[in-house]
Amino acid sequence: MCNTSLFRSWKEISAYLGVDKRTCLRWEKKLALPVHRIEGGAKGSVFAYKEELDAWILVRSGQHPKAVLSVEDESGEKGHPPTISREELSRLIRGRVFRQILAPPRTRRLLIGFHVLAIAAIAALFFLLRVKPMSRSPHGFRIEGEHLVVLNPRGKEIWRKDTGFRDLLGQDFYGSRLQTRRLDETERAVFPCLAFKDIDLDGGREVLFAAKTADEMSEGVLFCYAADGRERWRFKAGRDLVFGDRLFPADYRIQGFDLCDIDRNGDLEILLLAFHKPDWPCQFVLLDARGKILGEYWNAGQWSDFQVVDLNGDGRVEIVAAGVNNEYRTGVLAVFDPAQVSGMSPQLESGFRSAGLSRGTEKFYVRLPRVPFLRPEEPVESAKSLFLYENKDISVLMAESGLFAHFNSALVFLGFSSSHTFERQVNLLLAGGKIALPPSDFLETLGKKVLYWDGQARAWTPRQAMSSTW
Ligand SMILES: [Ca+2]
Ligand SMILES: [Ca+2]
Ligand SMILES: [Ca+2]
Repeated sequence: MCNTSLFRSWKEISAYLGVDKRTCLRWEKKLALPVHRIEGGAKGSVFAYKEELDAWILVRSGQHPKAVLSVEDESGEKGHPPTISREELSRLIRGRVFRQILAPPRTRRLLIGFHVLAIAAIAALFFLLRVKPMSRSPHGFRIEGEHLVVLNPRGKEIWRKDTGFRDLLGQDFYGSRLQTRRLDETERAVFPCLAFKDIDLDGGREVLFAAKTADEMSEGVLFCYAADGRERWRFKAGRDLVFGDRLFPADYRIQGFDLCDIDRNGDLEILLLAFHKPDWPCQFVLLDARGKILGEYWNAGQWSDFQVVDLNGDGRVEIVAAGVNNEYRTGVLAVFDPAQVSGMSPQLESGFRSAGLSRGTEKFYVRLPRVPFLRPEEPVESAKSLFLYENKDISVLMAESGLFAHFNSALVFLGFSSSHTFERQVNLLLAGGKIALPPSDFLETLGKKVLYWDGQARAWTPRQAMSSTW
């Protein structure tokens, strides 16, 4: 036996292997570590041959199978493996392969567990990255108390905002003011206070949100959130203005907004209505996708409705708006070039004019007459909503009388038409003896009272008498 050396105790064996005694005992039991017991010796007396330990190490590491096989071939004496240098053995002992193979079962399980976890993590990451554009896209909403909760297309919450409004209106309100303009059951136009659209074409849907509360306080801000919930910008409606000698502080309520590619370059502009509490003036604002003001116009009354249409077929849209003017207490209809939205409505009385605002740049501003026998105690008429037809004709539904006023696309008045609402009111007044039978040409006579603001003459005239249609 050449170069045979002997280890005479667990202490020497464990020192040679570089592990503690307990590990050596476990290896002896489970991995057949070649340790010899001394019969008749003190309890626990052991010894081991260095060459046997080296061979065992090689077998367990799988590094030198031939060397182990040659033990029987060359010497014919089992248990006498060939020797290897200490340096080579140290390299094996320190080597990763050896450590992995000789690793105790618990460590091996941990390593396998780690690999399984790593593979699972990579798979999960791949899955998340693959579905991210879908699952993180704002699509729906819930109102929970004062929180706006934004949902993905599968109805899962992706983020939420604490609006800070304890009186925030609920699910039904925002559900009826979502995404696009519509008419309610009374045919009054209602505008969105919440919309999910990619307004700036960056691939992510913005969330536009106007906070509306039951107590109607602090309703003057439109928020624009990015798809991930970060606030992009906010627009505060109104500003301090003096009409006549009366100060109207910047305390405004947003009625709603609509989204439209006004300049036809792909991204969406925002058209927003807000009015001073409790009634006038009304601010009509055009914002770009970054929240920058492109134009604003002040009506000494309110706007009830607006729509965007290319009235004259020149490829550029116009904005048609309808509402009421508080000085005249009549319904009004106006047309704007979106590239020139500024100034304020035409007023005669100084109490309805603001020194801080220039003359309005509207293309048309039309006064609609009142029906004299309706609401004589509080004479007022306002335009409620707009109807646009394929041939670009425009109809305005009047709020109090229920009459329809019709115009062509060049804003020439075509006539009034009656409605069930109007006829019901007239029949009630007739039955109560409050009015005599209206003349058969009543609507025609009323039509002659439709007046246009003439920018040059600064006076109200029939359209035929206008000196300018600017
Ligand atoms: Ca976007
Ligand atoms: Ca645009
Ligand atoms: Ca046009």
